[in-house]
Amino acid sequence: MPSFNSKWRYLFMLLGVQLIVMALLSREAYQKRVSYFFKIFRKLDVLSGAAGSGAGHGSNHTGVDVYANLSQLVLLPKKEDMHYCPKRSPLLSGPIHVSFPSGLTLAQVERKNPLVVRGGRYRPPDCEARHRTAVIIPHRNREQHLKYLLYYLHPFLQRQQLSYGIYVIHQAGNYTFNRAKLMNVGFREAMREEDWDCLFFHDVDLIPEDDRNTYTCDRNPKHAAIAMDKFGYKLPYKAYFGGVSALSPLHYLKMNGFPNNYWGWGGEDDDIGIRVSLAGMSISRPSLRVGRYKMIKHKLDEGNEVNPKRFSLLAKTQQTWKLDGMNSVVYELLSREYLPLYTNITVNVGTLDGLRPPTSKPQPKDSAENRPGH
Ligand code: UD2
Ligand code: MN
Repeated sequence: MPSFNSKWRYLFMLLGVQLIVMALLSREAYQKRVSYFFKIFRKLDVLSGAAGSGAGHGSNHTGVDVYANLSQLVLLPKKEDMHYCPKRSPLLSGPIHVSFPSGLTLAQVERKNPLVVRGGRYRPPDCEARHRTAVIIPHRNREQHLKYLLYYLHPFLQRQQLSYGIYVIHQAGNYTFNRAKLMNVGFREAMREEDWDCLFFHDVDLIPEDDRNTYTCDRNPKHAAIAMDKFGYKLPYKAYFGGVSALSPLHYLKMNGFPNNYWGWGGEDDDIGIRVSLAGMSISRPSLRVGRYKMIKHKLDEGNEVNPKRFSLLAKTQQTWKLDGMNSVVYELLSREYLPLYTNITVNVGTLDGLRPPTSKPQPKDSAENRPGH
């Protein structure tokens, strides 16, 4: 007959075993259900403007929420003698979950980025950034895409502990679009404001999917958008330089910037790629694993029809690159607005036949209020 004491011992052992079994069950068998519930909460969060992922076309449910960890930043005290940020940011986590929830507003993006100041500028609150990057976005009639890009880009750059500014270069009027010339405008207008050490030339519809794709410059011009969903996450051809590229001011001036004479869709990205090698540089790239982007689906825009002259222009790049580019760019600056999430530069780039008044003029904002903040 077991004693009273050993009965209790058995009872405790039984309870212990039960506890272990329950712990294992919740780890293994219930993991899926638990993560399913978390997903539901995340979805609700986005719609209330509080978190970063949700349902939408093209969602793939891998990767972390781009805003994960960033709330800690607000709590960190500002030190008197700040040290340089570490070489590798501790905030990086790799793949980012990208989807396009409907109903997102710019006010929500603003609320989620409390440390971004007027003009879309940011610097890490707890350390001295090692890099100063300006992002230049050519733009016209793509407000919806711009909203999503800002939603993802701000936290993405904050995760990398960069000091940064976002510039949207808006082509005024209805004349044919000129992506490369807008980049030249962006370069000049951004450098006029601050001593940026790297410029990212960024299509409005490309969302980076991995925060290890650092928005800093390399020794050579960098083509960052190497793996896009629209090309099956592969480089379409070796000389490809479209989408997102990064050049230091020195790189940019060495190749005389970008061409001004490509009107409409196509060719200018290949011209830029050729300029890199004509100026004695080579193209650097991140790995296919890291340089991943999702392109928001769209049709060819009105006013950006395929340029039939693109092949004949490309054949002459070797003769024209020193004559046409940063040293010959002519434009009319119409306004500079320091908005909460970006600096908006509206410009008249004219037409193939030279500078003409734009077909419609925007109203510049009140100038006293119109300064970047830090
Ligand atoms: C490809 C390249 C792009 C460029 C273009 C040819 C990719 C991912 N990108 O883009 O870098 O070389 O071919 O010109 O392969 N935009 C506006 N409003 C317009 C028209 C264009 O904002 O009305 C801007 C916007 O930033 C857009 C970019 O110009 O992302 C490129 O135009 P696109 O997206 O229509 O061309 P796409 O996707 O074929
Ligand atoms: Mn596109």
